[in-house]
Amino acid sequence: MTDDDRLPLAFERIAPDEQHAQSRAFLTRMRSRRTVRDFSPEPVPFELIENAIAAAATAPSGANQQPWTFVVVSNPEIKRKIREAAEAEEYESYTRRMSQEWLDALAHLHTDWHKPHLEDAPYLIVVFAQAYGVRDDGTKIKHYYVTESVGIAVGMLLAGLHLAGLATLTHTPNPMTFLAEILGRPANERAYVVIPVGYPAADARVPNISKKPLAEVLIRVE
Ligand code: IYR
Repeated sequence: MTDDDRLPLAFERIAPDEQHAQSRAFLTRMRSRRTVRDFSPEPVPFELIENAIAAAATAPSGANQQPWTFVVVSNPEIKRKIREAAEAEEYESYTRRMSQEWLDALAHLHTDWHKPHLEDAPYLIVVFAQAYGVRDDGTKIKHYYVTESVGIAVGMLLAGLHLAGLATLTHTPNPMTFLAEILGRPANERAYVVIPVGYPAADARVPNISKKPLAEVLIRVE
């Protein structure tokens, strides 16, 4: 056993009125989030990206191993390479690999293999999951709940970017192995998602979809 070096919790109680106000304000803001596929090339201050990633990196994780790496790409040449590789994979997927059932399930989103947003958006945040850690002597450290941990961090990242007034796309080309190659990531890292970030194009359009009613997703057991 390790020594008990725990610290007293610093927890700030907020006034009940303020709790309700904050909770409602967050809900209202989150309800306005849309996945965007048409980006403007307008630049975005890097600090907005940095703060959102710093907030995402506060996420809880298995054994606090923080098994994530956020690679922020703004270099046009690298974005072009990522687009070309993604479009080659997506072309294969849309024309050969995806089942008709899958294509039908996606049809209302109006996606296809063209991925201009990978070049148009000023930033691509490529999130990598660290399948295992590596000690200084090169030996491996087992990581726990990697997928769950990175998923929680990405959720917080999407929320933070939205609150900063930015648009995002949660893009998961399949397979994604080209990302580690292009970005020169180490053998323990697996690409998890690519998130183009920026402002929407003036003529951006989004699918006509809605979220399930709360009664369908929230079940109370009292
Ligand atoms: N990865 C492809 C296909 C795709 C799959 C799902 I599931 C989506 O919700 C959206 C798209 C693409 O990015 O087009």
